[in-house]
Amino acid sequence: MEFFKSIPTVKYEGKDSWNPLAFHYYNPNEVILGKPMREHLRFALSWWHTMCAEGADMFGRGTADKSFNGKTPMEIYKNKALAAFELMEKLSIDYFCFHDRDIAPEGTTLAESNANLDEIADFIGDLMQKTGKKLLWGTANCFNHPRFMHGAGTSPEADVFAYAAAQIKKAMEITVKLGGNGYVYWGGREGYETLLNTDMGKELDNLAYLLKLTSDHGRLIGFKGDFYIEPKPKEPTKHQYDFDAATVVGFLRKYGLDFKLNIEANHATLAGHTFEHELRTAAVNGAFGSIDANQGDLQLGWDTDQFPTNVYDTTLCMLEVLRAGGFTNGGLNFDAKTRRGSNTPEDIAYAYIAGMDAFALGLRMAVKVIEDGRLDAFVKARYASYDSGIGKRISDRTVTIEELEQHALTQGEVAPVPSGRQEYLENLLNGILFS
Ligand code: XLS
Ligand code: NI
Ligand code: NI
Repeated sequence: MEFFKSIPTVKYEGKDSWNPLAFHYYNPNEVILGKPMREHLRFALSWWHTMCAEGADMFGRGTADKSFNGKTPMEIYKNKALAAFELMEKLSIDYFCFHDRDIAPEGTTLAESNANLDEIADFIGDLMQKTGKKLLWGTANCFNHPRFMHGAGTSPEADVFAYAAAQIKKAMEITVKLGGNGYVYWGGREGYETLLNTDMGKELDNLAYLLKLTSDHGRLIGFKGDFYIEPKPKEPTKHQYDFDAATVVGFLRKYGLDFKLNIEANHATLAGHTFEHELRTAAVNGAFGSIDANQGDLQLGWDTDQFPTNVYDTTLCMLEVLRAGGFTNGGLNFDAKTRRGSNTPEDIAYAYIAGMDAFALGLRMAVKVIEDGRLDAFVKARYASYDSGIGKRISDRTVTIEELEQHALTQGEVAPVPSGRQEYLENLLNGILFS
């Protein structure tokens, strides 16, 4: 059965073609800096947005039907899987990501939900075998059901904690069975609305314990990939505990958890940061892992999860990815959905093509910046005072506080400090990108 009849197999036609159902910059097997583009970018389809979300918002019901002609719940979810693989095939997407509740219907009991999951996971496993598509990461949806209204690991109710642990255990097992490269923990409702009813210390301790228990279980059953926390500052709760990369790094250190980060563009902007700031923060803390590729709308204060098309952002992102040494277990998951008004199957194809081309172009541009070398050379030169004299002694960590004091006392006023040349560099960047 073909689900997306109006979508052909999308091919690379180059930048001079204006076929909207072709790639103009994404040429999967083209080798750049010694690696095919598909391995640099490791694109993933997000099951929830693509196969499930029907465009409902606070003011209206869905505008798209994602039942894929299924009549029973299980048939609907099997058809979603068939449709997902058809789409990945047609769009040259090598990976996918899911929440447990995206791939199989929730039953009336946990045991029933687990049985549904097992059946569909086997079904998906067969499709993976046939097509060579891979699981970038799995996760558990511990935020949708009313039982999670005060959080999962941070719920004041111990029964909810137990339920979440059981649910994550199962999601972990499915992820491992399907050869997942990663397992993501996004905080869901792990946060709070008001301190008037909240024991923050207890909630954080419990959250860390939930992560420890479930990730230890993952290792025990043979998971070799990376565990990620996905930072987000707010929405759904006012104060999400995983506010941003720096907050999460502090949390991981406090509780001794060996996790990496899954950085989402729109979450970075909600936290008041740039995407590249969050990526760099992860990298300098040894926690660069994976990316949820999307973009927000700076005029709106919520997680709009739009497909990324801003090439400036994708360029600066890919520059960070290349500088961090590229992805190992991570990749670019399109945690993005078409707008409510873009409700046809073709819109899904246009959206993925736009996002994939924007990142392919970003990769090409980032390579240009690196090969040009002037930006890197500028930054290196800016810190040259640490290469000799007192600076070298600081770099070597051999200097004493007395020597530094003596140096400051005897040198007189510091020589005019060089300009940071921001505008010059911004113009240089444009010159490199558009030359
Ligand atoms: C929500 C998050 C979510 C995670 C996976 O804002 O981005 O989609 O990526 O649970
Ligand atoms: Ni996300
Ligand atoms: Ni998000």
